[in-house]
Amino acid sequence: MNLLVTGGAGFIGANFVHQAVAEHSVTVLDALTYAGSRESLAPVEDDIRLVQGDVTDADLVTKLVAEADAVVHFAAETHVDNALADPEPFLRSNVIGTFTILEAVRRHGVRLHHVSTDEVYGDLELDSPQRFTESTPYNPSSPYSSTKAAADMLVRAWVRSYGVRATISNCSNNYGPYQHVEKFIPRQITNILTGRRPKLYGSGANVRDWIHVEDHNGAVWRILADGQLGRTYLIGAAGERDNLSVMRTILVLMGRDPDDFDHVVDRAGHDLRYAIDPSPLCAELGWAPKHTDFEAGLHDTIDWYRDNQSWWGPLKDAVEAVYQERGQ
Ligand code: NAD
Ligand code: TDX
Repeated sequence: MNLLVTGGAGFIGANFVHQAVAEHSVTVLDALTYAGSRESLAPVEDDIRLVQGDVTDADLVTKLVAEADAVVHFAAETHVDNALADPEPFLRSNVIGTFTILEAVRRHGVRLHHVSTDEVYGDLELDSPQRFTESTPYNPSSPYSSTKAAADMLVRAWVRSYGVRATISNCSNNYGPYQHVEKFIPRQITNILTGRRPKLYGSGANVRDWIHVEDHNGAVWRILADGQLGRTYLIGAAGERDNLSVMRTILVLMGRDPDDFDHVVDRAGHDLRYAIDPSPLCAELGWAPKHTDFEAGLHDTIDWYRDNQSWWGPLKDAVEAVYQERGQ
């Protein structure tokens, strides 16, 4: 297949492209914002075409979509704290960007897979047995998640009104190599590696449902190959953990005292808990996660950051300066 991968120079997109080149011809469309990097695609740079451009550029998007058999749409602004500080780029990239992709796939009849997040469902009580399912009502809390929810709604409407051939996936929190150091797990690992103290928002009781990025991408492949058009699939790997225990696990795995971190200002509107019920994906598409040992996955991720300081080192000081201004 000729695959067009938007946001392929970001965390999940780059990991996806690393796998995709074995069997497909891949074009990456990426604006190379602060979150995207050519270095993330260095292992496959001779096997792909990298187009630096914006998903809101209708002429460019239409031209690239016309050449593709399928589009996998990862491109987005993704960091909740950045959205709280300045929502405008999230509206542009996530909403207008998805609209632009939809119009192009509509015009050329090209298959689309739209990558989204469990944050569109809002949050769950800490002590409830509930998990998100395909029929959980959308109830986004943050500027970020509201723009992802808007994008999902556009995809659903374009499927129904225009017969666009699309699927949607809503995945839980990813971890693994090539994740930007602004995000929770890489931030703590690289804080320790640079002699800073790790930073926990509030009490750390908030729960996230962690999945290894390879498992997320494995599910995207299954949906792209055999997913039912028009359907939404939830992706999760039974990885619920509160932030405090993830923090303490990172510290212990890195040979530190588990209490050697700072509590900092909590995130405004901080979602309490996310949890995914992935059973339709498992039952209908035969998907199962491979990275079922979270500590082992975290251990490998710590090793990756230790071995790849040249990838994240140049970003670290600027990211921490922004956090410091926000008291985080
Ligand atoms: P990321 O921030 O690491 O990468 C995003 C990429 O998109 C970057 O390479 C950036 O340059 C590119 N981009 C941003 N705006 C663009 C624009 N206007 N035009 C072209 N390219 C643009 O994000 P990620 O964590 O890899 O997330 C990828 C997708 O997966 C997003 O849609 C996100 O909502 C979704 N998602 C992420 C997670 C997670 O835990 N990280 C979980 C569920 C869903
Ligand atoms: O330094 C920190 N300390 C801290 O306690 C940071 C950066 C975060 N946190 C907390 C906030 C969250 O409860 O850790 C948790 C995870 O934070 P993030 O890594 O910012 O992820 P989250 O807000 O949960 O969103 C992520 O998962 C869903 C991605 O960034 C989204 O793009 C994805 O849609």
